Amino acid sequence: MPAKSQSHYEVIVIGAGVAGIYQIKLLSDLGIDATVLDAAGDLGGTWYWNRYPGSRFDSESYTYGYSFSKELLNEWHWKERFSSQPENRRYLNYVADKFDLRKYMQFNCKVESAHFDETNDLWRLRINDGRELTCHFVIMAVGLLSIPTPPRFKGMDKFKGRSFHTFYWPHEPVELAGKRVAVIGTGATGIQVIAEIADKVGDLTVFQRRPNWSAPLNNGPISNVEMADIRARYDEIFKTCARTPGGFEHEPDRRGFYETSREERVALWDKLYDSPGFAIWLRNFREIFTDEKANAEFSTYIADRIRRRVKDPAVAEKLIPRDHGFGVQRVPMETHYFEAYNRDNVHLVDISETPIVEVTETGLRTTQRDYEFDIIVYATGFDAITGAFDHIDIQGVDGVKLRDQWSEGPSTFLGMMVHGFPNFLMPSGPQSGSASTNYPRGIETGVNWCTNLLKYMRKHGYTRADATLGAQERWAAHVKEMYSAMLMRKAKSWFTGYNSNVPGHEHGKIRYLVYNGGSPKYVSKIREVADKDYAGIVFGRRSSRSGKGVGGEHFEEVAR
Ligand code: NA7
Repeated sequence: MPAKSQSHYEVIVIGAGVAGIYQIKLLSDLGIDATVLDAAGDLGGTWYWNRYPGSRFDSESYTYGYSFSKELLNEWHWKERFSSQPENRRYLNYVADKFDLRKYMQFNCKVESAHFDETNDLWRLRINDGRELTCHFVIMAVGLLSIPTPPRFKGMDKFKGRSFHTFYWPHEPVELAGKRVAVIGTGATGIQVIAEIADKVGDLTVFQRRPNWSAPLNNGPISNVEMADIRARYDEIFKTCARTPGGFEHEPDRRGFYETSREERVALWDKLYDSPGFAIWLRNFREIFTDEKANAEFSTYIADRIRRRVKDPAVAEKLIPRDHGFGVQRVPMETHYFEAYNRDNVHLVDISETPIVEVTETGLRTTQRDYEFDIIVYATGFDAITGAFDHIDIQGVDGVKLRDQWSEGPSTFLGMMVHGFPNFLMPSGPQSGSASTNYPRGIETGVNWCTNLLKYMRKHGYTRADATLGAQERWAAHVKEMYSAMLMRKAKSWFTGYNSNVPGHEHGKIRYLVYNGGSPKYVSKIREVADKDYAGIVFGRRSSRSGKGVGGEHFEEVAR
């Protein structure tokens, strides 16, 4: 742990999750004086927090791990194709310890504000423990889904049992045996937790507002022999991830949907339904994402698979989405999820028909009746992608607040910089490639790019970098254009900035949060900027007018 007496750093990284860990590794390699701050009690980000039963990757484990170190790749044995939260946390701790990164990290440090001090060309950060830290660069490694959003039901504080959002699932084991449990929400998280606890609780009632399309994860163990094979193929695996739109091993089927016969299509879908992970989504025909008719035909296929798995036809129909097609929202992957509803102790309440009115001392009241519970689990999602930025009072040049600037939706340069917020870098920011890819593949790209920018600035003696407004507007327009062909633009999901629990985000007014052009296109775009001497960025240099160091500096823009 760095000395808490140190108050100035060259770089402060906010967030000690997957992105922050890799970022501090690169900064420490370069000998840059940096620290990582995290509000949590330990490192791991998403994998520190989300301890709910069933929490695991939907990415193949060996494509989720870092690719930067051959030694690390050779040492780590992924035990399951889709690894679970405790193992993922162990992995991130292993990485931090192996590269001795913990010494740069400060925990239980919530950043409350970050203000750019233009006179001194510095960022001033206020921490919840009362300290003020300064730095020349802030790197936001704050995660995409790190601000949980519980619902806003009346009476939530009255409940006498235990209740928690899945993000805050307790660290100590929760006794589930014999308990009456409610789960609210059927997104990726709800689907994981419901399937996992159905046979462990006394009674489980699922409160579903809108069903999600979901398909089998097809998880399994990875033996020593398989792991040896994966190790031998790592170069090839990462090469494949780099050329696919989503940064996975899954490559889309290049045959045209309409050039194949119905039999050929069904043969592919039968195969994909039994294949691991996102294959069903990402190895599918590309038209599934863009063409209503193709999407509808495939959605009907999946609906039939659901009907075949759920015994009660009325329940099956309730589990089939009607307001959106398969894959236009993030597809939750499941393990025996639909079979959970065949159990006598599992009940489905459709709260689109009978909404929750309030939380009572003993449970929940819908418009139809009262329910009694020992535990209420809120699997109600996150203030995605921009939430973690909005939660910090970030002010750039002239005291402009980032949350005001982004009130109608974010506008960024490459998803990594914001005009008027100099030296403020976001390796996995809104509109970057990370949000729509296999996350670590995206963050390695983003972190490498940000680090190369710092190296470039060092080489040229630049001390300040700011994106131009024009470059930012062009990027935001490109991001918007990338949504235009996608059916997902019409869906009410976190990809489009919808969240019913966040004031202002509940009406489904689209916010362009993710980059939909695919990973290869994103990488080529950001590489082009770097190759052109960071076209779109204005650099500046501090010149010492009245002495050296903090407080005595003057800023000059560099003509290029
Ligand atoms: P999601 O995917 O945003 O799902 C949240 C779920 O909670 C979804 O079913 C919502 O229904 C439901 N929800 C949210 N608020 C309410 C209220 N107030 N009342 C009833 N139901 C509600 O979040 P997840 O945590 O499952 O997944 C997030 C990402 O984490 C996931 O995509 C992966 O990348 C990992 P709705 O659909 O809005 O009607």
